Amino acid sequence: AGLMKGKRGVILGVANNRSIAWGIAKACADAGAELALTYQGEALKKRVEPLASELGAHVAGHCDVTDPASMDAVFADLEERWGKIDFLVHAIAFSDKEELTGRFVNTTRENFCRTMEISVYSLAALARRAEAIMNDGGSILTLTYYGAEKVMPHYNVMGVAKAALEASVRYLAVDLGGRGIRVNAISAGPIKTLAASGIGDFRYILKWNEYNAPLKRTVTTDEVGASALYLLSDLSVAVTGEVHHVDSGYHTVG
Ligand code: 0WD
Repeated sequence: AGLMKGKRGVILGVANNRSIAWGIAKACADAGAELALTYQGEALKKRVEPLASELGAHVAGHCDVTDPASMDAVFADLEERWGKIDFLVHAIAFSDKEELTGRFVNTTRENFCRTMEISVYSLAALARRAEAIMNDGGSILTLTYYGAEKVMPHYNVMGVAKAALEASVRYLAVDLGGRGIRVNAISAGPIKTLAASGIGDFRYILKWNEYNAPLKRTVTTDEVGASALYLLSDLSVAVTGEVHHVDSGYHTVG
């Protein structure tokens, strides 16, 4: 407790109480951070508002990363409210689930571009806006998956997107490093969330991890939240451009 005291940050990607972003939000709030959450569209607003009030978090409004005006509005709100922020969590990804099954070779141009825009470009778009109000340095964290490094069945276009996301972490780390802003990723083991339910044979992937990961188990959103605290707090003050695996060790054997 107290690790995040005096720190203020925004977390994007809470869809419900199973979201990885929610595990991170709870951990940050427990450690004393002041939080703002965003929601994507009216349907999620009803989900996010009660969750935000559970943590005493501010709701910074609707944010769809394909709509630059909605991102501008969120950052204007944060600047007006707090003057500056200390951290940002990007827990957003999207792909048409029709393409998270079958063969990557059949990926469509339209879904490829949409997947890249929402899951990759958005990190740079948000980092640019965050940089403008991270006056005393800061920490930016995104979520990635092992499918960026190795071919995972059905992950397809999302694996290609995560590879680009991990490269983005490194380029952004250099761009923002001079201002004391760190940019890192957590590569989380598979967790049954809304987004994961779109991936073909996801239960098989969970079982496979359970049997093969060194710790012989999968991971929880609370455990990802605990590790996120390290990357968001000053404990990791000299860490940037890093992809940190929180996957029961699966990447060492997979
Ligand atoms: O196994 C897993 N669940 C893993 C997820 C393993 C490793 C990494 N990840 C990543 C995901 O790829 C994603 O980047 O973690 C991040 C968070 O995903 P999640 O917690 O698994 O999924 P979910 O609870 O569905 O949250 C993702 C949210 C969206 O939810 P839905 O399911 O409604 O698409 O991303 C948000 C949205 O709230 N999102 C957007 N936010 C703003 N603008 C947009 C958008 N255009 N599209 C999706």
